[in-house]
Amino acid sequence: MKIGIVCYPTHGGSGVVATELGKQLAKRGHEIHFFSYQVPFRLDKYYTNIFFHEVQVPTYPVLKYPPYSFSLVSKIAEVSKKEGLDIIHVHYAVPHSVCGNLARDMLKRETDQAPVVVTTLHGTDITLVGNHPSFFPITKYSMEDSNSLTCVSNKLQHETYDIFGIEQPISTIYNFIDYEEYRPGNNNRQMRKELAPNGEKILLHISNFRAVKRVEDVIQTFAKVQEQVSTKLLMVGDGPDKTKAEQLARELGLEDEIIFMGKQDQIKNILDISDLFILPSERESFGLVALEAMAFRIPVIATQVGGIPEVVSEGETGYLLPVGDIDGMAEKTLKILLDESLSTSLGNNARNRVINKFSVEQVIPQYEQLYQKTLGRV
Ligand code: GMT
Repeated sequence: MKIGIVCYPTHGGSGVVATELGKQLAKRGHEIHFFSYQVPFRLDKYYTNIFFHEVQVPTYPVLKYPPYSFSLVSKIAEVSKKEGLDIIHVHYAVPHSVCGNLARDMLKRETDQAPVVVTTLHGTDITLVGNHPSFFPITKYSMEDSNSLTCVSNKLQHETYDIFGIEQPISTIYNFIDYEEYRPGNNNRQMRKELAPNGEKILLHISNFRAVKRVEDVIQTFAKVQEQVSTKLLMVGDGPDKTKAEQLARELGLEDEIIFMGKQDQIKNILDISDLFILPSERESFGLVALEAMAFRIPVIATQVGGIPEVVSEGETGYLLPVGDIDGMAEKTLKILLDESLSTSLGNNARNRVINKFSVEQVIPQYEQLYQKTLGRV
C-alpha cells in the first residue's frame, strides 16, 4: 500500500508511535510518505520506502496566525495525487484529522481514486485539547468524518465515547515497541559510573515536563527514597515545569543527587543503566515511555490512571498508585530497590509482557488489516 502518515515531529509519544509505525510498515514493503513541519526525530537516517514531505507555511503581515493546517491540506492533496496514496493515516486528531479529511474530499472532486483517512487518537488530543470549547465541535466532526478511527487504549476509547458521544466504532490498537531494538544488554559501565559513581541505584523519569506529568511528585518521591537508600534520579526531557522541578530539587538539598539531562534523542543508553522507572502522571492514555522502560526489564512505578493499567500490570511488572500518593510511590520504590529478586522478577515479567502483548509482530498487522478494511478490500 501507499500510505501517508501525518504527525508531530517532536519528542511526544504520538510522533514516536507514528514514526515507528511508518518504519515498520516500510520494512514490510509498503511505501510511506511522512508529512510534518520538520523531519520526525526518530527518522534519523535514510530508510528504504520512506519519503518525507516538509510542510512550509508562508507568512504575511495579515496572517497573525499563519495557517499551518492550510499548507498541510495542500501538501497532502498534492502528494496524494502525484503518488496515488491509498491511505492517509493521521496521528493526533487536532488538527491533523480535519486536514486529512479535507485533502481527501478535495481529491474526490478530481478522481475516484481518492485516499481514505484513518485517524489515531493519542490522548491529550481528546482529553485536553480537543474537548476545549474552541475545538470541540471540529474535533467531533473530524472524527465522525474520518473513514476509520483508532485509539491507543481501551480507556481512551471509553473516554472518547463519553466526551464526544460519537457512534462510529473506534478500534483500540495498542502502542508497540521493537523489542529486538529496545533490549537490555549493553549496560554501559562507564556511563553508569559517571552518573552513579558510588554504585547508587538509578531511578529514571522521562517526560515532556508538562503539568499533567506531575514532575514535582517525582522529586518528592525521590526525596523520601533518598532518605533510606542512596539513589540517583535521572530526569530526562524538558518542558514548562522543569524550572519548578529544579527549584524543588534545590530546596530539598538534592541538586547533587538529581541529574536533569534535558531532551535526549537516544534514550536507549539511559534506559539500559536504570533500575526503576517512575511515571506519576495525572492522566496518560497509554504511557509509551513506560513500555520502553519495560522492554529494558525495568520495573515501573506509575499512577493508576487512563490506559496505564493496560500497560503496567499491578504487582507483576511494577506497582500502580493513586495520583499524588507520594508515600505510596516511595514505599513501593524502596520495596523494589531493596529486594533484588523482586526487582529481577518484575523486570523479567515486564519484558515478557512487552513481547507477548505489545510487539511489532502483534500490532503492525492490526493496522494493515484496518487499512485493508477501510479500503473495502476485506
Ligand atoms: O505524553 C504526552 O503528553 C505526549 C502525548 C502525545 O500526544 O504525543 O502522548 C500521548 O500519546 C502517547 C502515544 O500514544 C501516549 O503514550 C501518552 O500516554 C499520551 N499522553 C497523554 O495521554 C497525557
